[in-house]
Amino acid sequence: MTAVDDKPTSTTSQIGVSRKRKEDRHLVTGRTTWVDNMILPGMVHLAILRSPMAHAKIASIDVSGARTAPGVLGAWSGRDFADVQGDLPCAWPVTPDMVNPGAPSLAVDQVNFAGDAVAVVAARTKGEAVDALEEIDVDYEPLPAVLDLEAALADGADLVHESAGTNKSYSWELDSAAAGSGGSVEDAARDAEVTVKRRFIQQRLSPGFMEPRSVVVQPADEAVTIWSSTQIPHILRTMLGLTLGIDEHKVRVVAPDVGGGFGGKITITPEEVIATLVARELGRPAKYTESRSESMSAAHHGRGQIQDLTITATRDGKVTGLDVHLIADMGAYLRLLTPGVPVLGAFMFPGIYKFPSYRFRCDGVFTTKVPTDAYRGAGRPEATFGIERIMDELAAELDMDPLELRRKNWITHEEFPFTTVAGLTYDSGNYEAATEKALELAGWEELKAEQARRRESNDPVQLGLGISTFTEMCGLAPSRVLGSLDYAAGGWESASVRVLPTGKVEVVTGISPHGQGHVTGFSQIVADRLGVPFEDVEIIHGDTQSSPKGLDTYGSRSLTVGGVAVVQAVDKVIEKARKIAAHMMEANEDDLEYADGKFSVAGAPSSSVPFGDIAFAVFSAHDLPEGMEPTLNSEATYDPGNFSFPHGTHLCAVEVDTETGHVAIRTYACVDDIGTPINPMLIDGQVHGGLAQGIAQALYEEAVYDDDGNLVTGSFVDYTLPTAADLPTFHTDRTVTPSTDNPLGVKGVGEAGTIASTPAVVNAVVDALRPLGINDITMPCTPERVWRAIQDHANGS
Ligand code: MCN
Repeated sequence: MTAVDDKPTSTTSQIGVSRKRKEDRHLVTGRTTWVDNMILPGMVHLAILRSPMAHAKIASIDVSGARTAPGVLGAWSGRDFADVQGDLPCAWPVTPDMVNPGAPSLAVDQVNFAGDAVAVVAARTKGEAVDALEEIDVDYEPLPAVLDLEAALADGADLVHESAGTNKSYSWELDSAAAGSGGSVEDAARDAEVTVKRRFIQQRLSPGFMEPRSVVVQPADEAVTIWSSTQIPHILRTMLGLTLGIDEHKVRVVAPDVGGGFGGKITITPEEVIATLVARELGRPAKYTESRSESMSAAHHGRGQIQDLTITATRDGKVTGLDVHLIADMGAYLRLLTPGVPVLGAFMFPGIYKFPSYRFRCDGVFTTKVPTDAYRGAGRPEATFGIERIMDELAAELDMDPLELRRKNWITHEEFPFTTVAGLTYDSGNYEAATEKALELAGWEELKAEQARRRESNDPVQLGLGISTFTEMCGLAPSRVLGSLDYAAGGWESASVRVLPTGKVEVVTGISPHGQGHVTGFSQIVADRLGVPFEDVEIIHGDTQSSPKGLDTYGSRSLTVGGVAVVQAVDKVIEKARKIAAHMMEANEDDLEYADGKFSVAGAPSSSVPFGDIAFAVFSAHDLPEGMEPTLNSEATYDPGNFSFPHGTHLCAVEVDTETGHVAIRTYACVDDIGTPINPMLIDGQVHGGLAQGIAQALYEEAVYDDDGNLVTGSFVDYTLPTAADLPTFHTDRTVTPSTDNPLGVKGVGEAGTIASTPAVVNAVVDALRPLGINDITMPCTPERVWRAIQDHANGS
């Protein structure tokens, strides 16, 4: 862990310094503004009746009993709002013929997953609203649950949406031969000296944010103000307005402190729509906060894929082709990014390797489960898992060290920029350097020696060693890519800088944090560039009124896109200030240097004008250059030229007790390369949290449905979210290969730990068991699954 280097008065060298998080004082002293803490005059509380069945027709629904219950001000079924609620938006229709049966916020005629909202009650208190739900009569006519992805695609399968005539939402394909980015996988398969095929399962995961989703809506005439625990206030404003037919300029969205999102709050939720409908209907503020079990069953899940991979290679270990087929679980409806998440993975399956040919095919399939959508990494963890697992399987087939196989095939430092077989151009990277550093950090040679000793002595506790040499595409992203998708927003980000008369600086950003520490990192960037004290910078975000233009936070984009917009806006301020300084000093502006917060004439540093004096000169405005507008404020909108490609090497050693199946992580070491580090402490925090979630997928977490489509893991009692006590000490370090695509040289880090770690852990578990003849364990690798695999192999089954 990086030492905190907090110099309260330092005005220089803010980049690469672990400043303490500005935002923590109010977070740790109970002065947080969670949405659920809000109380507005006349506010009603909402409770939502949810379907107890996975799939059923609503034969009848009667909310009249609830309407007369104590404290109740109103109750509505989906039928009451059928004409006004619209369908929740899907912003990424991946193919022109994608099947999207529509997603009402309150079910009208049919429920399609256990947890689907069917009615809402508004009452004076939350308790009264919840009690009144008991008075609603619903007559359900059960339909068969559709749970198995392959069965859902079979002829004659029961259909989730009868009117769609199919459970398949879309088929999407990327073929390097057709795209001109490589050869054909069929040719590679025909000529292959070695072929390895594997099926991997990406289980469904609950995003596990600590603050449940919560929304307060205040109506005023035709306008509404919405406070929501959301990652995307700006997108919510536009999409909610479109969904409900409210003019965009009449919608204000505020994301106050948001207690984690991890992708789980990057969608337009039914609850936000329902609360808006009720608030407008009653003409009073309305609040809805979900319970933890609603959060598990009705907030979208992540992952949920069957991955079939075929890799071909020469006998000496050169990869020749990768063929990927996914069946991706959409759940019951398409939410904002549902169909796009697996498609995003298409670009990452080739990983850091030079594949001559590649094909990716994906079928998106409806099931009677809660919809899937983004969860930390969204598409990239799944792809990285696939490629990093099958590289190990290929190494085993070739009887080659997994690292040697990777070295033979990865893009070398000299080969950047490199255009991959999936069509992406990686700007920079140094896989060799990160790997060398990680091997040392982990003590890999000693671990290998210990593994050999344990194998030799038939130790019941075996040591397994797992590698993941990953890259990912983040920093979403160039508008020419994102904006070209029907309906979708671009990938730009905005910033504006307001210089106050006393030289203090307000920076308005369009990104919207939910735990990442942006206020601190962005303050460092501004302080460094402008040479003003870190404390003199205020970062304003998360309110469409005070930060009107933005595309919010996801895809590890905040620094590489939002941070660069801030740099551009600051540079505009400096250029204008230069003109004023030249006027004040009666010097030529080309002769002026700007450093440490002051302008001076090159070669004569003793005569200088500090930034604060210029700010005041603009305020008094009596002696500015002729015709100059008296403001130092500036605005910038940055649209990146490319994605950001952080990379790293993650190494994991696990002890597997072959008698009990218990897996314990012995060592976890990783070296990430995220270009220029801004705040090492924030980065370590991101990596640690990311690792926890990636390890959780490997060993602990799974959203499980029973045969009737009921969610079995509906609380943190049943869903094993690991705590710090379940996780090892992480050994983290960095190499620095600056991005060549932005002036800060930065790459994103918010998802890296999650993307990289899952295959490192599972590779380690499988490595421990490979001498027993086991070459895969389905995630999560629970003691029971590991133990059963050992027993099955011992019994020859
Ligand atoms: N940073 C840095 N130097 C770099 C890169 C990043 O100092 N070279 C810092 C940034 O200043 C920022 C943090 O690291 O404070 C993460 O930056 P970035 O990689 O730009 O990622 P985002 O801020 O866009 O965060 C999004 C990402 C995603 S997609 C998920 S999901 C996620 C995550 O961040 N959800 C989180 N991290 C989370 N952290 C918390 N606490 N809670 C969540 O819900």
